[in-house]
Amino acid sequence: MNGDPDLLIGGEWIHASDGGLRQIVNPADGSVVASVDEATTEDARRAVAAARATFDEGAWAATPVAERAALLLRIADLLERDKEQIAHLETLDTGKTLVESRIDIDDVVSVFRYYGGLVAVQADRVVDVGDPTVISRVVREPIGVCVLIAPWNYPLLQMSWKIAPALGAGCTMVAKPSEVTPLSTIAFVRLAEEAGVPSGVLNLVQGSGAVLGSALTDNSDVDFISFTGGLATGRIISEVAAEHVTKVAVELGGKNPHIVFADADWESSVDQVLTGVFLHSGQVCSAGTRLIIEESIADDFVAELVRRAELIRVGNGMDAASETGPLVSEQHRAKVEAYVELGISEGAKLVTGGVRPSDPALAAGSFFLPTIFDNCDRSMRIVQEETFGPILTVERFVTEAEAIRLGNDTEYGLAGGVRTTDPARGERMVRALRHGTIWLNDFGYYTAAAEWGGFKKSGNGRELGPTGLTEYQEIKHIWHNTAPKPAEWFKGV
Ligand code: TXE
Repeated sequence: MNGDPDLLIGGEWIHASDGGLRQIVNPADGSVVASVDEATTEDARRAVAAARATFDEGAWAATPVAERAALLLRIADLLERDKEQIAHLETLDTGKTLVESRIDIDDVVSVFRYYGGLVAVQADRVVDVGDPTVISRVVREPIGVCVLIAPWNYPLLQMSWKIAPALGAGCTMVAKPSEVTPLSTIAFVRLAEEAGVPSGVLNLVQGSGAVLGSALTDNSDVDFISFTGGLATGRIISEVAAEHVTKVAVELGGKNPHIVFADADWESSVDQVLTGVFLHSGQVCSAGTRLIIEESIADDFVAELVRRAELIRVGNGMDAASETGPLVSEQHRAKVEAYVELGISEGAKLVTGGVRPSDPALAAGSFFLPTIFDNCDRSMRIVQEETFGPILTVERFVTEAEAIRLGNDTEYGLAGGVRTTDPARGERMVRALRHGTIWLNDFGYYTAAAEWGGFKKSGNGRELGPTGLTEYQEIKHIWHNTAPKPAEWFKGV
């Protein structure tokens, strides 16, 4: 970063082999905040080869789990030490408010602490095969070389969900942050090295996914790919990996319903519908972008949402007064603006936002105002496609069955929310909705100890929780006969 080498390959920090650099832009004002090394395809291949050689050499996989656990906890300690510095990088890079970035780093710390604790207690299973001379054990071993590809909306947070269990399991890896937001990951990898991650275990490349993708994923040296990003890229990676029968876990976003019944608590519902969709300007895979609301309260509820959406303070994330920052880039804002045009042309009723803020102080950044479309229906693309911006669509229902049908009527299945004060209905709803996380009378929260991931086209595999660790492990059955004797099947010999 800014002259220091940014690629870590086989324990050596190097510049890109062709000297290429990428300028990193602050989306709040368009300024260049850093230039970082842009890896070549050859660099990416070398990084995978280094991870392969380190894994095959075997020392890391053979390191006692207590030592690996201690390493994860040391990383957590150093993250706490450097929290402010990394949070600042995250805000400069993504535009999110500093408050959000600090929460992200706290969450990253929790993830390392959680997996530090979990790997230390994960036990093998002993199976009774009915023969006292046989010891049958089911053990977990590291899956091998992992390629970890993260997006730009929660750069270090998403990466930590991958690196922490991969390290804990004893894997070696190549991490590739989004080319739009690599700064926090570069800082993190330096910190992990300081914590004592052995040479060659954690390799880092950054650059365009389209350029580096095939070196990282169309590669038989790779045993597991964990990817978080868009559906189109997830499809490409899954197809390429299938050629090598490489295991893949993908998290591909969502089009998440937030269902509000007329008996729901009014104040928390209005507040959380707003937060659920407009936090981080809607650039959240689990954002509650589809409000599905009971007809009898819909007009009043939407009017109150509009009133409050117009009070949201959009601004530079470094400014303590800002409640939400810009979109991550000019290109991404153009995509969101195209969705607004589409919504209007599809006949949805734009009731607030839909434009850039008028404040001249924000003109150089990629800001966009919180936007609400009323009178939406299931045929519209703005209701079905992930806009990944501050856009809420409103659909109405009369019966519970209709609410369920609408809530499930999406090709995605990442997350959803239900708001009702009727416990029996709440329970029926949380079971009927086909999404990986369901919030009942809450929205957006998660914990490192519970699984995260999607049904349907939101992906496959799980991150966090115990399953988030087993993704990085192979399961081996060891059958040990302590008193060997002939099988005596072929009696004629
Ligand atoms: O994502 P990409 P983009 C959604 C959101 C957004 C859309 C596109 O709707 O508008 O995806 O965003 C790397 N082989 N989400 O284009 O391209 C890339 O370098 C290997 C939802 O930014 O999927 C980056 O590191 N890797 C999402 C990562 O993939 C490739 C978060 C994600 O980028 C690659 C972000 C290739 N061929 C966007 N092409 C969520 N699930 O939260 C790109 N990459």
